[in-house]
Amino acid sequence: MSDERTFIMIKPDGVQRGLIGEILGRFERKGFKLVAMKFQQSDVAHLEKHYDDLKARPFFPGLVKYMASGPVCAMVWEGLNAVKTGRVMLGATNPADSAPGTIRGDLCIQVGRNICHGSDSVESANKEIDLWFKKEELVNWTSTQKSWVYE
Ligand code: D4T
Repeated sequence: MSDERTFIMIKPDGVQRGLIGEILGRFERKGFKLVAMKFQQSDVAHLEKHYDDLKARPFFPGLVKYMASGPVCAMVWEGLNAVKTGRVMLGATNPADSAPGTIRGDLCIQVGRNICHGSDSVESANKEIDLWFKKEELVNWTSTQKSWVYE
C-alpha cells in the first residue's frame, strides 16, 4: 500500500521562479520517498503525448507551447495514497480555488501558470511515469525514515 507512485512535475514557470526546492521540499517533508527525478526541456511532441487527453481543449496549443518554453523538473514520489495526497498538496487546478497551505494556493495566481502538475489517478500516474522515465531511472532504495513515517 505504501508503494503507490505519483508523477509530479514542476512546470517552466515554477522552475523560472526558483520554486524547485520549495515544491520538492514539501513532498520530502511530508514523508514521501523520491524514486526518480530529472531536469529537462521537453519538445512539443513529448508534451502533446503528456497532455493527450486535453488535445480538444481550446487552451491546449498555448499549454503545450508554455510547457515547451523552458526546462521542467519531473519527479516520481512514492508512499501511501501518493496520487490523492499529491493532488491535495498541489491544490485545485485554478490557483484562485486552491486553499491556502497548498502549493498552488500559496505560490501562484493564474490557471495558465499553475507551476506544477500531479497525476490525477493511479492509472495516469503509471502512464506518465512510463512516458517520462525509463525503468532503470526509477531507483530502488529503502528510506531509513520509513519505519517512522508508517506505523
Ligand atoms: P495538471 O495536469 O497540470 O496537473 O493540471 P490539472 O490536472 O490540475 O488540470 P487539467 O488537466 O484540467 O489542466 C492541465 C493544465 O492545463 C492548464 N489549463 C487548464 C489552462 O491553461 N487553462 C484552463 O482553462 C485549464 C482548465 C493548467 C493545467
